[in-house]
Amino acid sequence: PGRKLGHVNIQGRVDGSLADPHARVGLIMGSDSDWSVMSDAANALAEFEIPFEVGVVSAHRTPGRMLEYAQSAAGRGIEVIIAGAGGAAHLPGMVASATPLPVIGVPVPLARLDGLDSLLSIVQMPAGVPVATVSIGGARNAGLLAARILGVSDTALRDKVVAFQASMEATVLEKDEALRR
Ligand code: RP5
Repeated sequence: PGRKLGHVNIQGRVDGSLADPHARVGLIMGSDSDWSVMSDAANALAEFEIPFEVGVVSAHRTPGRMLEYAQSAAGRGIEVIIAGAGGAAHLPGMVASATPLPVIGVPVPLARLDGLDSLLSIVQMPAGVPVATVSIGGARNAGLLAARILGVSDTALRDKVVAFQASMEATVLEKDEALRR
């Protein structure tokens, strides 16, 4: 059963396993050092009970693995890829170049330049190769966006997205009331 939700309890390390036959989302990152940020995406996917696989795929250090992953993902049943990287963050764009699947890019902030380098590396894609880029460190939104994309053709999942939005709104209204108490 744990497998169905992906490897969310790996606590700071990823195991590189990227062949989950149940996975609908591929969650990849350039380095295990990205996990502290990218685990937010894993947690969001787990909240929506979306099966996903997770692992390290580096555009620069493991280019063959990156190409193999991107080219095989759709055929293995993956429907959305979330790719996070920092610095010269070429992973999301290169993966998008080699798959027909929607790719969500997460700019991971590093110690220098505060993630602006990551953001610009991911967001400035040439026409023809789209990457849906979330904010710097915005891995949770990447998971939520994947849920919305899958919800287009999965009504049960869309219902969960609607319920999530309603609960978010209720929380804000409660806080608003608490302000005046
Ligand atoms: C990028 O280089 C990775 O995505 C990571 O954000 C950054 C640093 O990687 P490590 O040197 O910590 O492995 O490719």
